[in-house]
Amino acid sequence: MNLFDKITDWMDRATEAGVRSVAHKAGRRSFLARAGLGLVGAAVLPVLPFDRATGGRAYAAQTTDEYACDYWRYCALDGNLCNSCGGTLTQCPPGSEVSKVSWVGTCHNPSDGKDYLVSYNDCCGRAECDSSPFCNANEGERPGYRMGLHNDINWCMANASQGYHCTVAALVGIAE
Ligand code: ABN
Repeated sequence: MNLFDKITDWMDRATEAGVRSVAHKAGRRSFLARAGLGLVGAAVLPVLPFDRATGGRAYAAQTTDEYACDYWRYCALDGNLCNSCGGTLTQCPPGSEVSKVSWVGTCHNPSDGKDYLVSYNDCCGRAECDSSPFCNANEGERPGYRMGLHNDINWCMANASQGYHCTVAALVGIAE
């Protein structure tokens, strides 16, 4: 028997021993019990209660106070509000410049029932604004490895001056 045959033979025996050990510990009954539990769980999950006050949306928005984090346009804004830092809802405070790249979210306006595309641009080139509430809403956001769908990012990265100051929220369209 050559070396290669010895190795494959050893692997066969190790695999067989492993499979036998699992089969010994996890019998058919325990498999059926677990599978049954999974099936019951899958059947029960859709009937669990959930909050319908926001039409099934995670974000409960208001339309009157644009200085509060739950203002409807901020549904996917992760940052400081520029209108509390000397700027406005759509304009960067003096001394800072708007980011060249942005993150676009889709927010529902409860006043007219429409969904809007909102561009969140960071304002760059000044120290972080600490006189504003820090908002962190994540409607439609996805994990960081999908960068285009992630909002926890310093969008000043493409600017000459990359220091993050605050974030503005400009409407760029209506979502169909
Ligand atoms: N887009 C706001 C932000 C800036 C720096 C770090 C995280 C998030």
